[in-house]
Amino acid sequence: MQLEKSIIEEANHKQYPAHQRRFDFVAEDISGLDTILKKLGDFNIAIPSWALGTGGTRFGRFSGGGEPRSLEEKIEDVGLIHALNRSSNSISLHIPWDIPKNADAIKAHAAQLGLHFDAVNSNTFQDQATQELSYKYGSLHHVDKAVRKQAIAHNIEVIKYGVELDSKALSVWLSDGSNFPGQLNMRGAFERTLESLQEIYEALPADWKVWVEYKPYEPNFYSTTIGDWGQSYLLSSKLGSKAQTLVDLGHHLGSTNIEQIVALLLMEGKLAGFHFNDSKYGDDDLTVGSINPYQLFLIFNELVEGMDARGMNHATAIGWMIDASHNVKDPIEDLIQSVEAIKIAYAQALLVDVTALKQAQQDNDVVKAQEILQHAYRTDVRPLLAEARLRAGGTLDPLALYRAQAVRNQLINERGAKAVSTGL
Ligand code: AOS
Ligand code: ZN
Ligand code: ZN
Ligand code: ZN
Repeated sequence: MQLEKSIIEEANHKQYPAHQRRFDFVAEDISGLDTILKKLGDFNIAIPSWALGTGGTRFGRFSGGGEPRSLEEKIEDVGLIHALNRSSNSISLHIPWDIPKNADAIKAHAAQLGLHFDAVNSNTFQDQATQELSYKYGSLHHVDKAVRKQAIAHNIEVIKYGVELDSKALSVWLSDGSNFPGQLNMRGAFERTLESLQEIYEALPADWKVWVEYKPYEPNFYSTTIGDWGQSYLLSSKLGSKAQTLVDLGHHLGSTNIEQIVALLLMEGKLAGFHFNDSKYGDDDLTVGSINPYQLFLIFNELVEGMDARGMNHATAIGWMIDASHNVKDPIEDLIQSVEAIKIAYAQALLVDVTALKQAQQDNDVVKAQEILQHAYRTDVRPLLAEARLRAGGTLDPLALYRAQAVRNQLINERGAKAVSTGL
């Protein structure tokens, strides 16, 4: 299904007077308003193909129905989100869950909805029916060269699919690790991972990047071979300029200062981008901004300051992607909320008075520095986002319109109450 333009326009028309009141109230105090609105309009966040179905845990999965049954339908779901918020203009595919059998047709279908393809993701954390050797004891770090070769070949195949779709990055997340002390020689595992990644790196086209994701634990519970940003940074440094470190917000132990990690990776030109989500305990993959929106703002504060210092284009210089799982919510509603939360944090960071903050830091005026940050954080920027959406042809209130149009019911009618998507 697709949302007619007239439906969006009609909803905007009804909501406009209230929007205008709210917008004027906040806009009055903002300097450089048009630049901020332009930046917000340019800022898009990629949607992962695996997040369009209901997620689950090892204990169960409760589908809400009407999930996309094919890659085409996943693209349609992202198209719906993008039609509503004009902020989700790309999709990140996962191989082998989303093999693009006819890349030209898939690309044309996406382009028709204003979408393109973000990073492609490889999968060596599961065994597929067609595969010869098992990844039970790891993939790129495996002690058996034959298993490593199979995993390397898979990654190179993923690059090939990505090239056909005009993607520009391969995203690698490894579950490789050990469950018990003594199981693995840690140095050996790291060296074999590096060697395997080097072979994959060699297969990257000139204008491609490889993004190396880290994660402290799960599914392995004693060691993970790429367990933290230092290990990922070491790999990406040894690999070369096309390799960078990917930060998934859920992949940190409790109370880690993620904004500091981000600031330093950015400084070194090694920040690939993000997998956005939120968490309370571990890799919870909750809706972005649902648990700790202040941390998200502080991350964006480092990003905006650091990117401006390096003359980087906010919208395109690094990869912006959601990586979440939806156990109890409608995935589309959850993704709409997540995109909104990311853009709220971005908008708040754009409001920070950088000159005043630098002065306060120079003066060691701790109180002033905190006031400057929290003034930006406590500004209700939602009317700015709505205005930017309106100017881009989206809807003032994406969630409200999605519900008013009973989109999920339409999808259930079209696809069935039991339609289940591939994913986590
Ligand atoms: C796993 O925990 C990671 O966050 C991955 O980035 C991702 O969820 C997975 O690669 C999906 O394919
Ligand atoms: Zn991730
Ligand atoms: Zn994760
Ligand atoms: Zn996660």
